[in-house]
Amino acid sequence: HVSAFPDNFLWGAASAAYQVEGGHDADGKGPSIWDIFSHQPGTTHEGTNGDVAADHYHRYREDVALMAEAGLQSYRFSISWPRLFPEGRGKMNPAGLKFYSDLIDELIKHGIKPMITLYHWDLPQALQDIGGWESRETVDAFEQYARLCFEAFGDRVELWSTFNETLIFIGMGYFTGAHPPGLTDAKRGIQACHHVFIAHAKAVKAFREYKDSRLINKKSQIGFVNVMQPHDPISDKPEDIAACKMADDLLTHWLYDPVLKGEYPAHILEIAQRTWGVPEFADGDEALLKSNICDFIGVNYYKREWIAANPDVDNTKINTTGKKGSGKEFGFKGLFKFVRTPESTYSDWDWEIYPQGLCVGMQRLKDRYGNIPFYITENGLGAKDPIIEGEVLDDPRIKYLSDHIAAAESAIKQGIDVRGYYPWSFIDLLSWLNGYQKQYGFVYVDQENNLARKRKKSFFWYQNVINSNGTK
Ligand code: BGP
Repeated sequence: HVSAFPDNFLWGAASAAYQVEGGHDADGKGPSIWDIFSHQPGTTHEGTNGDVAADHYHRYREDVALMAEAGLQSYRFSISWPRLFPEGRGKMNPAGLKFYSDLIDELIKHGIKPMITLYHWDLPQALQDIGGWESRETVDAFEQYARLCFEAFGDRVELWSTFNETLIFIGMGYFTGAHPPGLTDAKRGIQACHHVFIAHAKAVKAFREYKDSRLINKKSQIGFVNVMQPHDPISDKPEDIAACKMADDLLTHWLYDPVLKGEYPAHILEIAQRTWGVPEFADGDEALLKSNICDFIGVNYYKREWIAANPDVDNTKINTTGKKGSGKEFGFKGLFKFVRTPESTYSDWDWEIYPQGLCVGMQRLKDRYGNIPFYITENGLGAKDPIIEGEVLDDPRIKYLSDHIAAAESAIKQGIDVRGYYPWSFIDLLSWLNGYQKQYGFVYVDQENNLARKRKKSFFWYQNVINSNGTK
């Protein structure tokens, strides 16, 4: 068929520093909260951590060559803040800066556009020690870090995003306790989250100053990456519909409105008052949010959630085993819960597979925020891939991704401004809580054989997709 994807559509793939790089203490890098947290007993799946990960830090040239072979047009990766500032602020580590500078050059040499995420969860531990995101000092340190990145890479990098998925790092860090700093204190989480929005706004402001002074390329854009998790009520009972609306407000609008509308709308603050707490504003916060709306939104789409009223369940533990059906219902008592239905299809981690959700989710966001540019910054299937006679035959991944690409194409036909697609992930890497058993890549990393890279079946499939601009 004729492709609905525009000619300048970007076919990419995504990763994050802690999950792919390894080299956790190489060349002067400081520890991040994940370096510390993952070494505490009982925090991750079988004690796995990112000390070595896929060792991309040392093998990035080989990895970029593979990206080029696949035909990748863009690569989304994050910068490890404690590689640049081992203490989070103050003294900069030139070796860290050089690593990213070399990586960027290598990508550009192969015709691959870098898309940088400034914060994909690996906060310098030194900043956590002074209060992490609960402290305004972390906001200032983030601005210093962001400025360094703009100054060092702004001439070569056009696509930037500040943060990845507030829902997850704040939700898991402060509400469920599964991520660092491991707290279960909603009020503190809400304040930390507010500081993230302020840090984002300050970075956007700095970015635009640099653009005006031509230090950053005029075509450059800066965005924010969020989880896109459409919610649907499990029945048409009024209580399920109300719970679904609550989930939308608490898990979606709370996290999108400040960056796309530049405010928390009154009804969110009213709900905040009744539930998790209202963030404290400092002088100037309101104006900062209002005047620094970002250029695009990155959406990470994996699943939809069916929502039901929840008078009883208080469980925030998720399936981290990959044993289908072992996950319990997730819910905040009195607010909402996530339920599974026999009519839906699920991955081995109990994530619903619902391709149309990609289109539906963006349409709902468009209805609320207008026709903003979208990048699909993550999408993928986590699985224990079968190896048959030495070949990684990941057919379920191919099916998952091609169905989602079809949904992205329908979105474009519907008039949604989708500019790029970045499957998670290019090579197999660490899953935060699921270790190395939950694989997402086009390239297999052999843990038993010196981390040797091997192209999976999906690698060749994606090569064709890119070659045909999404028609194959
Ligand atoms: C997103 C994160 C990624 C990645 C992905 C897959 O939330 O941005 O970093 O990990 O989810 O999740 P998981 O590894 O839990 O399967």
